[in-house]
Amino acid sequence: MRVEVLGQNRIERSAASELMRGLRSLAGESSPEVGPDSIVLATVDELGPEKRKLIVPALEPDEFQISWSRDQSLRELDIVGGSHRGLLYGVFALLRHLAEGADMSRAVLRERPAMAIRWVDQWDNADGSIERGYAGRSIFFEGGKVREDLKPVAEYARLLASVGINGCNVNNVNNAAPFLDSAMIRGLAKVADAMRPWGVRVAMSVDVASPQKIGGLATYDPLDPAVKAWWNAKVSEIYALIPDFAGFTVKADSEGQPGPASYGRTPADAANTLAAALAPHGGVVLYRAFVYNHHLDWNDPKADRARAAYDIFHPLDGKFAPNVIVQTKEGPIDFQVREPVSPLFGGLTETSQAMEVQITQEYMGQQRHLVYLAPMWKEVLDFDMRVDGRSTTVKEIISGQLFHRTLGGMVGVSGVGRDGWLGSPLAMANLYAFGRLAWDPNLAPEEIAREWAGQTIGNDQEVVRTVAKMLMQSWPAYEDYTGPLGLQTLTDIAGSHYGPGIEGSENNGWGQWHRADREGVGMDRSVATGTGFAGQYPPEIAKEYESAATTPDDLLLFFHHVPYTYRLRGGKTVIQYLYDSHYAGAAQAAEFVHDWETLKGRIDPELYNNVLSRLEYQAGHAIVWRDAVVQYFLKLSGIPDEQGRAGHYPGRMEAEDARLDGYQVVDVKPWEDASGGKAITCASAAEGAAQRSCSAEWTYEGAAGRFDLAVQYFDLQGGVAKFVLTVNGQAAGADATWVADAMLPTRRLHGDNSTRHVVEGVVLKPEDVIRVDGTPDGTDPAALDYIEVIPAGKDPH
Ligand code: GCW
Repeated sequence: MRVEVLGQNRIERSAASELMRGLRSLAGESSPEVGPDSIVLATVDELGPEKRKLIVPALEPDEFQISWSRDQSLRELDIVGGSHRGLLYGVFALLRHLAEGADMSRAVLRERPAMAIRWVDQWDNADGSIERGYAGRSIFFEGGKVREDLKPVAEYARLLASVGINGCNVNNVNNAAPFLDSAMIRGLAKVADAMRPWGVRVAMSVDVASPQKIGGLATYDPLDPAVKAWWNAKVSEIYALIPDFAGFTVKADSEGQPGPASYGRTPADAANTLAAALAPHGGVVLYRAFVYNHHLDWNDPKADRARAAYDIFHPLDGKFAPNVIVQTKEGPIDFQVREPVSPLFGGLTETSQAMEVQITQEYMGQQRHLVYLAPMWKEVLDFDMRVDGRSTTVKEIISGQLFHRTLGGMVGVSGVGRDGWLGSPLAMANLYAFGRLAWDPNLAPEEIAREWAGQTIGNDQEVVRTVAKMLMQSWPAYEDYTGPLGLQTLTDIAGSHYGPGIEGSENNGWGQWHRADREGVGMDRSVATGTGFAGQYPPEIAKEYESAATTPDDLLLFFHHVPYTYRLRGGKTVIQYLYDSHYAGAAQAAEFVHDWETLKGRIDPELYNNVLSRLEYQAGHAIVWRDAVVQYFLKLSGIPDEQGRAGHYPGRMEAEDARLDGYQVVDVKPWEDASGGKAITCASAAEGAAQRSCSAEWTYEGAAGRFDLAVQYFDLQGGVAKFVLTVNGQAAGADATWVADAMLPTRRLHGDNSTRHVVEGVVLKPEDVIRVDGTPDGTDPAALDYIEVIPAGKDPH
């Protein structure tokens, strides 16, 4: 079979080589029985007028058509794109269909993307670190410069193109000023060269104070003529080196970033100055609506961060230049496990809009937890805002279709790095799903999960079924054991955003409050008695959220402060739901381990083991989450768990109750992150005393039998502590010795780094002495929380 390319453009060459590479790797698997003699790749313009008429009348730029030649004798398959990029997408679509075993022998396929903007944003810093990245260092930058080795950048672009992503904003929205330096722009030109063959255009984040910070002007007032002239010159400098430069992303007047407010100007003033500079070259401005005051007064019951985007941007509707797109996070707060849809989507009808989602799992388990985000994004995309009382789904709004905007789309904050793109193999389903949904928001998340699993993990039906099922259950499980009922992710919001920290979001200016007190929980955002946020939605939705009785259970506490005994629409009390969901979520996390174990021998062994250890870790950490949230609300509400679980842990023996040699009892902060609020640390670490170990001993008093023995310990950064578990002086099992070398966040003991080691099949009888010896190292004090004796096989591990 021949692959014929009609043009000589670099993107066409990528398409041809990708096609041959794909067909070669599919050969022997599911390549079509009745394969073509030749496949012709062309843009509409490259086809002669005759053929053009025969094949296809007109295609939009990123659109493609795949069809068999009308001439039956030829057996020729034509992949025609409205542009070079379009034909590249056609090639990837063909390969995807073939990989899925589709019969292409007669098919005609024609597709175009729903949205013009399908971008990923990187939050990479010039020094090579990545804000909220969980996969190692930047593929773009190191030491203040663009890296020499840009091969990973080209590979990234190929990955992005395979799911239709057409833009990549390469640098962090914070710390952006150095990127407009001339040397950096020359570096970015190389990045653009590496991505161009895959149709991915480069964009960059800019600091609106750049005219002052790096341009030496006395002001950055967006309406000052000298400032405008500076931007015009800067943009010309960029386009001279990067003719297809995509545009700027802006974070201003937000979380300490400078902005137009310093001069009494509006976001529209700032956006339009940049837009005017970019317009002659075809560039766009993505102006982020993530503008809010992070010094809010917690004691003010009317203060509400959720209101900020709408309050600031709604009055500016219609005032933005045509090449400005307002980029709004999916929810009004900040990528929490569940939020209502941002009301701003319904509040801008004369402005192009993009929805920003996060692929990197900042508040979602940071790639250590399996959380497939497509179902969450899909709920937002399908949400009907009821603007003017008619069907107005978010997907139709952001695609521009509904309010007749030519621009608009989806932006995914991706955070890929040098450690296997996203660090965790299964997290790649999120990058894949992001691209697929931006291309076609009508796709079903489960279908996308199956597609991805089949192409990535293995195309055995059992593998596809199991992986897709796990993916689909993962977000609900995570919501259950972190923050259900619209509480948001109950994490330490001023720190790592990872482990449990229920009060961490209260009593500070950041506004991610849930206002839990002795009587009740939730934030009143109603118009009648609360902050009025509910009133930012179009009337039908506003009415639904205004009253607790009509607010969906899963958002209840986002909109209302209710007593713990309040009955949900589902029938349970709020407090009982909190207990139940945390137990159910942790049990589901344990189930993922068992699900995955059924794939043993069916998939690549390295991948199998890698994911298995992640899922085991997650199952353990879900217990940390469960116990923290449950004991916190048990104490605060004083209401017992109907099922008797909260506060009762059969088989658990606290470290602080053990006979200690060298170990000291310490309070853990926040208290709920440790069982009983306390842990033990081996003090010799802090004192730097040489190599001494500490020990904790318990006398077993339960029934005789075979058990799994779980040791809950804290694995701190800055040292590799060692542990040994013995029973009556003998090693408790084959893996009775282990080291604390995981890279978990932070250097102090709390829920971020509380983790467990399980020794299976330990035989115990009454009066046996169970002992843990811990040897600290560096700043890791070999801290222990508890041990737990679990009937064999009942532990997630
Ligand atoms: O979610 C928060 C993050 C910040 C981020 C900010 C934003 C880039 O914690 O790290 O800064 O949002 O979106 O601007």
